[in-house]
Amino acid sequence: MKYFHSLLSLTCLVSILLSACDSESPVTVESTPVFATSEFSGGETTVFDASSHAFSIPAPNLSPAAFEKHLEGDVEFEAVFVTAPAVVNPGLGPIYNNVSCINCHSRDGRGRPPDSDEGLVSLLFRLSLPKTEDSIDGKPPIPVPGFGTQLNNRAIVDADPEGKVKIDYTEQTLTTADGTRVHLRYPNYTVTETYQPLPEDVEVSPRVAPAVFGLGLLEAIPEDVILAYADEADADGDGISGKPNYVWDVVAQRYTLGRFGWKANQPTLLQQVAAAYNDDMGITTSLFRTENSAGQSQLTEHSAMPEVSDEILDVVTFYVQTLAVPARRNIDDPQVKQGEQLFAEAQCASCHIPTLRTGVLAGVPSVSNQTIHPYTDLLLHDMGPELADNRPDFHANGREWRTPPLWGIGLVKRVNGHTNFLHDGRARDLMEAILWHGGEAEASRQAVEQMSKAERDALIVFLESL
Ligand code: HEC
Ligand code: HEC
Ligand SMILES: [Ca+2]
Ligand SMILES: [Ca+2]
Ligand SMILES: [Ca+2]
Repeated sequence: MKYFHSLLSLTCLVSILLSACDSESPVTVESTPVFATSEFSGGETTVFDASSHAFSIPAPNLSPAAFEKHLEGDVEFEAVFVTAPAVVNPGLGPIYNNVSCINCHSRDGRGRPPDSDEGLVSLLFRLSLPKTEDSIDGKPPIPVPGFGTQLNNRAIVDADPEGKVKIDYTEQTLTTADGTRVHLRYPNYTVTETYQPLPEDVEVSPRVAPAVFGLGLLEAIPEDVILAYADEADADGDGISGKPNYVWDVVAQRYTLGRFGWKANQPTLLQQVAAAYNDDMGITTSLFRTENSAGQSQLTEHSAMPEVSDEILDVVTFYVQTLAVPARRNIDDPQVKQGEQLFAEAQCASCHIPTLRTGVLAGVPSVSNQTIHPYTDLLLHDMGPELADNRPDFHANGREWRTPPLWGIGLVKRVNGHTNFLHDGRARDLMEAILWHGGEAEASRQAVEQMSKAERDALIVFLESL
């Protein structure tokens, strides 16, 4: 933060000098405001930190009171829950996936699939039954009797986990135009050791935990800005559609625009956080008062009271709304600039929108009215059969995923110690992630396959500068 402030004052000094010399030509004074330059990925919430803590820093523009609230949320984000009754953080389970938020969102960053004999840690599986003929598109997933909509692979002492998952990878080889061979691994999932039989036609969707910084900015993007990029019927004929998800908002009691999660199936961060407590940790809140295990045969007792208070829900929501976005690095490097050009030429920027402007997010002035560089449109895209989970989620069909933001992606290795990308972490580096793109991104992938090695290297170096 020190670095940030000194850089800022230097820039201010420069602009003061400039305006002093140029007082007779006001045109040059109206240069791009410093926070709007491409280095400041998160506008005024940007931090200049490329360390292993890069995703864990409070936005530097928080007021003292907001900073305190953020720190309270930080404590709760790290809180480890235990079986009730207990003095501190009771209410875990009876069935759950993990015991704290931070265990999945390690260092506020992203999770990964397990190594061969490691259990599931930060990868979870959503479940549902196929839609029946008369169930309409746009409805929530249909729960599996006895399992609900998520496989809870852990349980407290008196209960049984719902099951485990075995992951096998099949290697595929892809050869680019210049003869470079790239190995891709395609995952196969088998649900095993279930406490009761799973229906044969169950739909299973793997989801790795995404990073949680910069999310208040994404929540602050006005709906009409997002909808302006939607082109569901591909009216402009560029092969890219972009479709909004509309999902059930439990507070508003109506369908609203989905923004969060790999299929944009959560409308707000408040609801996303409450759903995480409920689905992932077995913790009830005022938004989701029913235990995720309610009605299941191996469990009889359920707590009636919300296990986490509205105050805690509020500070944790504020915490994920106000984590800073790390600044870009090496933006003037010629190879980075070449990669940025190739990113545009390959149509990557049609979905990964580089620059957006936020509106006002009530109660969070630090993320309001910011120019940001998230590299997402928050819309759903058909990504082809190989990435498909074949499990619809509200308006998202089985081949559609929300464009994930790319800001900070070059720091994942330093923060999380791995380079596993995509919704299930199958990609082992950025190039593999790109080469899995299909469907609406088919032309983009082909463009990358046609690139020379030097061009592909430049594209990667650009992504690493984000
Ligand atoms: C078992 C692992 C796990 C735990 C525990 C967990 N999460 Fe998550 N989190 C995920 C996964 C997986 C997703 C993506 C879900 C999806 O796409 O449907 C996610 C998504 C999110 C998102 C949306 C991110 C985005 O970019 O859209 C937020 C915010 C979030 N979690 C916050 C929390 C908070 C707060 C807690 C603790 C109350 C928590 N999570 C606990 C795995 C976990
Ligand atoms: C049609 C829209 C679209 C286009 C075009 C597109 N992407 Fe993506 N991109 C996505 C979606 C959707 C995902 C998530 C897919 C998944 O997880 O299964 C994604 C994922 C990624 C990821 C992994 C992100 C993460 O968090 O794991 C990278 C890196 C990426 N894209 C880079 C690119 C590059 C580089 C190009 C151009 C060559 C490109 N994308 C073109 C939509 C697009
Ligand atoms: Ca509980
Ligand atoms: Ca379940
Ligand atoms: Ca289009």
